[in-house]
Amino acid sequence: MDIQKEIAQYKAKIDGALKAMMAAEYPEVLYDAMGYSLLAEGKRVRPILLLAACRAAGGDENVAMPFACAMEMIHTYSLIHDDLPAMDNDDLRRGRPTSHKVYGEALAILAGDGLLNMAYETMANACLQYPGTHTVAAMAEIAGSAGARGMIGGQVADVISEHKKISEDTLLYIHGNKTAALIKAALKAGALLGLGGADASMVMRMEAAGVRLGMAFQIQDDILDVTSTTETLGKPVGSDDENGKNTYVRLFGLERAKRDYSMLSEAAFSMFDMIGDPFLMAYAAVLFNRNA
Ligand code: GRG
Repeated sequence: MDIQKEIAQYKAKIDGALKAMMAAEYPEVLYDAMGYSLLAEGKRVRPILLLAACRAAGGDENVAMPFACAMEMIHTYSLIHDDLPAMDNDDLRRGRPTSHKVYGEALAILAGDGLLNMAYETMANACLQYPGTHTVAAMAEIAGSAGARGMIGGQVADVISEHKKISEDTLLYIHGNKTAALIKAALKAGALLGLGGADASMVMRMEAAGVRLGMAFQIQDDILDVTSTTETLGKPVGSDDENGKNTYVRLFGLERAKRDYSMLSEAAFSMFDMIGDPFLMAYAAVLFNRNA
């Protein structure tokens, strides 16, 4: 399999679908700001995982695409808000000036809000178009993982822990919710959408793979923040330390971060092996070798 070609094909389909959803209306500047961040060069990890999990579960890509796009909208809104002066105060994201640097803080907040709401509108319309418990269950999974019991809970724990010494359990809570929850949701929702609900063991395996992949992804992000360059990452390196963030590297040191990263990535990889999907196995390997 030519994995890079398959990734490029997925990305092209996702980008095409996202672009079609961003047709400008009044007030144009809002759509401009939403599109500026959404259509910027991102890896599209979450939508690719959702589409691939749906395919692995025998599902229909047309049903999965609105959910995949919704995941990218939610992810992008979280990046816009995370970059704001009230949070990380970052100037660079996806290789471009951050939303608030270009549009100002008020519009950046509202562009994030616009994307978040568009995500729910897109999923709700897909539930109407493809009625059944599978679409509603996928939407519930994504909403739960993006909310207070998932990404937002993780972000809040992260914010209130800045410049403080935290326990290992708190760090695992932060990583498990801020980052891993959405990655797990992508795989689980994809499996739920497959076969009108997929069999329970497939859903459980995707969920287990997603948690491990998500945790490994965040540890890798923490490692790259100290080992990579701004040019390669498209965002500032060393910003975690500057912001007093409790990262895996800060708490346990680079050696243990690398060791635990490798243990978790192998565990995720063997879950994909058990699921037996060649694309997901190869894609996991690409993610584990990423340098940005
Ligand atoms: C503000 C509600 C709210 C939540 C913020 C996701 C998040 C929570 C903050 C972003 C900062 C960060 C480093 C989060 C960890 C997750 C992560 C590694 C995000 C970057 O995701 P990639 O690498 O980015 O998939 P691209 O740009 O490729 O999509």
